[in-house]
Order: sequence, then C-alpha cells, then structure tokens
Amino acid sequence: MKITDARVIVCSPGRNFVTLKLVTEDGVSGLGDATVNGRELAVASYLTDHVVPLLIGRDARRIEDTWQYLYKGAYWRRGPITMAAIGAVDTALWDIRGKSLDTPVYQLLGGASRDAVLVYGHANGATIEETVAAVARYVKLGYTAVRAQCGIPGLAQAYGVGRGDRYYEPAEQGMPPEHLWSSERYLGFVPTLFTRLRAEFGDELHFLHDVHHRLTPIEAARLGKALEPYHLFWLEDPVPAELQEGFRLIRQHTTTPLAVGEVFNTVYDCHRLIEEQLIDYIRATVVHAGGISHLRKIAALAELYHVRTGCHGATDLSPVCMAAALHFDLSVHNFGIQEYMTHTAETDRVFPHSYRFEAGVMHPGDAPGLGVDIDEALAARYPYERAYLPTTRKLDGTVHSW
Ligand code: GCO
Ligand code: MG
Repeated sequence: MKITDARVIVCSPGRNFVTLKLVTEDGVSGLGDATVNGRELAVASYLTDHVVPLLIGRDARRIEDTWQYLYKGAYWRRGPITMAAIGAVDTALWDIRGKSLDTPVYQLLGGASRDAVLVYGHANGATIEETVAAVARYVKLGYTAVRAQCGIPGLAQAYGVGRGDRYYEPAEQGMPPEHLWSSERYLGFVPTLFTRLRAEFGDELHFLHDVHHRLTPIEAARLGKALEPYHLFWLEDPVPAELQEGFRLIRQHTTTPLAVGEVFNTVYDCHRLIEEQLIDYIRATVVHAGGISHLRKIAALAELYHVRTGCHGATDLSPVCMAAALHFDLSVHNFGIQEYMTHTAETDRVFPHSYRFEAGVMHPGDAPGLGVDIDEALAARYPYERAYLPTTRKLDGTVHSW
C-alpha cells in the first residue's frame, strides 16, 4: 500500500488552515491537520520541501515506523513546526488505515471507552453581565462544562473576549495588535466573576478558566487559592510552561485543578509535570504533539499518574484535528474533557465531517477513517491571508506573554 501522492493544501475559509492529503496506490486518501496559528507557511514549507519527498513510495501501513523515521531521521527534533508536520503525516496515515479497513479510527485505538466525549464551550463577554448571558446560552444548548472569560476593568482588551458580535478568534490580519496587560488588575477582578457565576448557575455546572500563560507562579498560586470556593473544573495555563518547575510552587498552595499543554509538542515538554503530579489535565493535542501516535504515548504516561486528557480544540485547529481528537478522546481510558469551539460555516463547508454535538457531548461518528474530508475546489476559493496572533505589553510598555 504505497503512498503515491502527498499534497499540502493551504486555505483560509474564515481563518488559515494547513492540511496534508496523502493518497495511496489503491486510491485511498487520508488527511492530517498541520496548522500552527500565525506561522502556517512555515509548516507548509517544512512539509512540501522536506517531508513530502520522503513519503512517496513508503508503505502507508507503517505508521509507527514512519513517525520514528521523520522524528529521529531529521536529527533536528521537536518544536512546533516539526511536530505539526509529523502530526499531520501520522493523522493522515491513521485515516488511510481506517478507510482501508472500513472502520472508524477509534476502533483501531482499542475501541470506545465511553459513549460520548464531554466537551466545554467558550462563554465570554466584555462585562460580567455579558459573560453571564453567554454562559446561559451554552447551558441552553446542553453544555455541562463552560469556559468563562471576561473583560478586565481598566484593560482595553482581554484574552478570550470576542470583538463585537464575533465569537472569539485571536488571529488578526495585518501586523500583530498589541494588547495591554496588568496582572494586578486581572487578579483583583477574576474572583468577582466566579462569585457571580456560582451565584447565578449554582454548584453543578463545570466552570473552566484560561489564564493564558500570564502569571508568575506565586501570582497563580494566589489566584488558585482565591478560586477554591468556586471549585473550577480547571485553571488553565496559569504560568508560561517552559519552566515546568513553576508548577511545584503553585501546587504547594492550592487545590484548584491545573491544566496545561496546548503549546506542548512532545512528551518531553510534560513528563516531569505528569510524573510529579503537578497538573491534573494535559492539554496537548493531535496537531501540535506529533499526531495520534505520539499523543497516545503522552496519555499512557499520564494515566499512570492520575492525569487526565483535555485536548486543545480552539478554532485554529481544523476540523481534521477536531475529528482526530474525538477518536482519541473516545478511546483513551484517562480522557477528561475536550475543548470545542465551533468553526465558521465556510470552514465546515470546506471540511465536511461526520462528528456531531448533542447535549454537551460529541461523537466522532462511525464513518471509516477519521470521518472528515476536504473539498479541494472550494478550499481553492479561500486563499491564504497573512494573520498574526496579538502580542502583549504591561502598562509600562514591557513585552509580556500573550
Ligand atoms: C484555548 C487557547 C486558544 C489559543 C489559540 C492560539 O484555550 O483555546 O488558549 O485560545 O490562544 O489556540 O492559537
Ligand atoms: Mg488555552
């Protein structure tokens, strides 16, 4: 079952996506997502210029061998661009394997460990009242877990808050916008938001909150402690995670569950966090952590240490990644939750898919492979448009983590 064709498709149906399509001599095709938000063309080049020539003629059934060949064979290892490219190849090979055996991918991963996958949606507003109204809309749709973000008084833009009536989408065309940040104002405000949300929605709804790598460990410890009465499902990315030791300090001070990993690319970015039980949820995902094969290894390590999965699922992960994540989520024993942000209607038309949402949970569907396709003719009508993620500065002008 030789790979005879490999194409990299870059399109922008509402936002940019990089998709790898592999085709075998038997005419079976498979898809992988390779989108790295704001750096899309770097992965497209890595794939086209360096990876595709290595794939032609390889046996599409040798998924693990191909992964090791691309990882170890490059000498230069890890990093988001390399791992997104390897992840796309791996995902496409699982898709091909499923289609050629006429079975959904989750059946190849050990089968379903649950009936459906718990997801959380994004509620946000410029004010507490707007956030309350947004949460209420999710509850009405059947969500039992909701991420709540809110504008911070005294700061013009806050992470996670949409522009106008658009749902939240951070990448913007043109040069990167600069947002202002104050940890003091943020820390003073966030507990007020959750006091109000618990008063409004009671104890049962799961609330999540994303700090987006903005705090120092001791600040994050203070926030975790302040939020304990509201028993969050998780507090996400409390600190920039390059320094894994930072989590030790947070852990000493708070029982608020911690989640991290959307920017991680391999198990080496999180093995210490997992082995020392410094986190509760690992958020690495298919596209940025080397595909289904590598993510399963991360999950297997996490399972030993009572750490559960919580895959990143923002709009910059394409429907191909979303489908792959759902097959993974359905199959691994230590699944925790899946992030779900709906894509634009144009994106859904370019990537028809079998996964579905109903009453707070999702299922990948039972189509063979991943159950997602790409309409290449339609994709061609949405050419790449340069867009950047914002940057952040503190009130005195110092660059801060976005
Ligand atoms: C999340 C993320 C996103 C990221 C985005 C960057 O939790 O969904 O933090 O909002 O900022 O995916 O590309
Ligand atoms: Mg996040």
